[in-house]
Amino acid sequence: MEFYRDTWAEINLDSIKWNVKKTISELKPFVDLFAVVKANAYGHGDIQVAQAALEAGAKGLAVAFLDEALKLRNSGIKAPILVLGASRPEDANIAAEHRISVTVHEVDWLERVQLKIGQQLSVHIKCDTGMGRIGIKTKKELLHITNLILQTKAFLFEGIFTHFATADELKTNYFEQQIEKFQELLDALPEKPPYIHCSNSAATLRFKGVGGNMVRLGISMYGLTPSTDIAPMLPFQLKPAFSLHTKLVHVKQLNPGEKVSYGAEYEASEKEWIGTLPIGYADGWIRKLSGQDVLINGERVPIVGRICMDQCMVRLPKRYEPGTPVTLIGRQETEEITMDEIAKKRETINYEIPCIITSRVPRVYIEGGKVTSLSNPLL
Ligand code: PMH
Repeated sequence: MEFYRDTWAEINLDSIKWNVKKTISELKPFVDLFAVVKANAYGHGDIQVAQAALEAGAKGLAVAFLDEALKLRNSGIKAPILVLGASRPEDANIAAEHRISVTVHEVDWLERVQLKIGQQLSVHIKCDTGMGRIGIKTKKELLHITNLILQTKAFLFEGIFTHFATADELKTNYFEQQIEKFQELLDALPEKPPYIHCSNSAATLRFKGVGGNMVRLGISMYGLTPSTDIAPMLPFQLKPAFSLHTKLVHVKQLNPGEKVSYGAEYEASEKEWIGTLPIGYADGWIRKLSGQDVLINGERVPIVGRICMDQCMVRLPKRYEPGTPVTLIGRQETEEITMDEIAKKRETINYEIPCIITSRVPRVYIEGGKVTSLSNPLL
C-alpha cells in the first residue's frame, strides 16, 4: 500500500507495547489488561494497535460498538472482545456467532435479545455508579438481571463493571463514592462472574487498578496522560505513540503588506518567508490551530493566517527547500510539540486530538524500530 501526499501520522507500535508491558508490571498478577481500541484505537489504527497490545500481554480488547468488534474479528483476531456500549438486542445473535461479549445496560435488554437455537452470548453487566451514561443503578435491577442471566442457558455471565467519571481529577471523593456504590452492588450479587472491572487508565496507573481483576486501558496505552493534573503521579514515563508529519510543498517570500489565506487576515510586516503545508481542517487540523507552532529543522515556527481545508501556511525564519520535513505533533531534535500542547491550544483534552485526525491522513506503522506497514483507506 502506498500514499501520494506529504502528510502522514506515524504510529509507533513499540511505544504501545512498552506502555502495555510497563502497565502490566504495575498490576497484581491476577489482574488482566484489556486494551481499549474503540474509535479506531483513538485514531491510531485498531487492528495494528490490537495486535501490538495482545503481543505485549493484553488479554483482551474493548470497543464501543459491535461493528468495531466485528472488524477486529474479521481481521483474524481471536482474543476476547468486549463491546462496552449498548448493542441492539436484535443483533445479539451476531455477537454470539463471533464470540463477542456484549454489555447489558438495562433490565429489559435481555428480554428483547434474539438468539438462534444453541447460541451462547457472553454478557457483562454495566453498573451506573455515577457516570450517568449507561448501566443499571439499583440492587433490584441488578438482581433481576443476574437472575435472568443465571436462569437462561443461552447467557454466560462473564463480567460486571462500572466506569469512573473523575478518576483523572486531583479530588478523589466522587471517585471513592463510585467505588463504594460499585462494592454495594457487588455485595448483592448471588454469584460472582469471572471478570469484575472498573479501572480506566487513570485508576489503573494511579491506584494500580482498583477493584476487580481486569482493567480497561485506553489513553495511557497510547502514551498520553489521562489528565495533565495527574501526570506527575504516573508511576512511569509514558511513551507517546502518535506523531504527525508533513513537508513544505511551497516556499515564497512576501513583501511587507502582502497577505496570507482566506480573509486576508495575516499581513507580512516585513519581507517574510512563508511556507505552505499540505494539511488542513479536512485532515482534522482545524482552524482553531491557527497561531500554533510546528517544528522545522528542530525549531518552532508559527502557523499564520486561517487554516484552509487542505493546506495551511507557516512563517519561516529563512528560505527552506520545498520537501523539508515538518513535525506538527512529536519531536524534532531537542524540541517537542506534545499532544497536550495541541489539546490546550484547541481548548480540549488530548484524547480528542488523534481521534479527529481524519482517515485522509495515512498512518505509517513503526515496529522493531522500522516501518512495517501503512494504512491509507483512500487507496
Ligand atoms: N472503559 C470505558 C467504558 C470507556 O468509555 C473508556 C474510555 C475506557 C474504559 C478507557 O478510558 P481511558 O482512555 O481513560 O483509559 N472512554 C472515553 C469516552 O467515552 N470519552 O473519552 C474516553
